[in-house]
Amino acid sequence: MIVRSLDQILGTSSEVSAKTWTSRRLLLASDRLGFSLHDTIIHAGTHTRMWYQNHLEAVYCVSGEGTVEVLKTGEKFAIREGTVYALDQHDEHVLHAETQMRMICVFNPPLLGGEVHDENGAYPAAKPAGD
Ligand code: 9YT
Repeated sequence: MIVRSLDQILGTSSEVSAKTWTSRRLLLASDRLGFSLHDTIIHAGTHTRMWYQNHLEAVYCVSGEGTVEVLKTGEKFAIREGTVYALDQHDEHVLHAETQMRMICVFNPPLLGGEVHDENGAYPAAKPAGD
């Protein structure tokens, strides 16, 4: 069994910051669970464009308020405490954070650890084991 607390992640290489967010990566590929689990802070007043072409992601909001916009359709969904959105179609999207938001994120396949978004808002594909 793996038991880990946020305190053990803060200030380590598993705490990854970008311009609009800080992702505390609690479980990663090296844990061999088939997914990664992150506790992510989205900064208030920011707009983050993302397009996870190599991953599926579920995002569960535990605090804060904002809107997720699906770029292909123009749909907008209010996101607040208790709401989950799942990018089952690798949807290109923008997260508009009205307040600071705390999100619990699950990625399949799991992140390796240090990933930040590329110019398309994606993370690179995980390399097959053995590479
Ligand atoms: C909500 C969202 O996707 N934010 C970007 C960071 C990402 N979820 C991560 O790496 O934790």
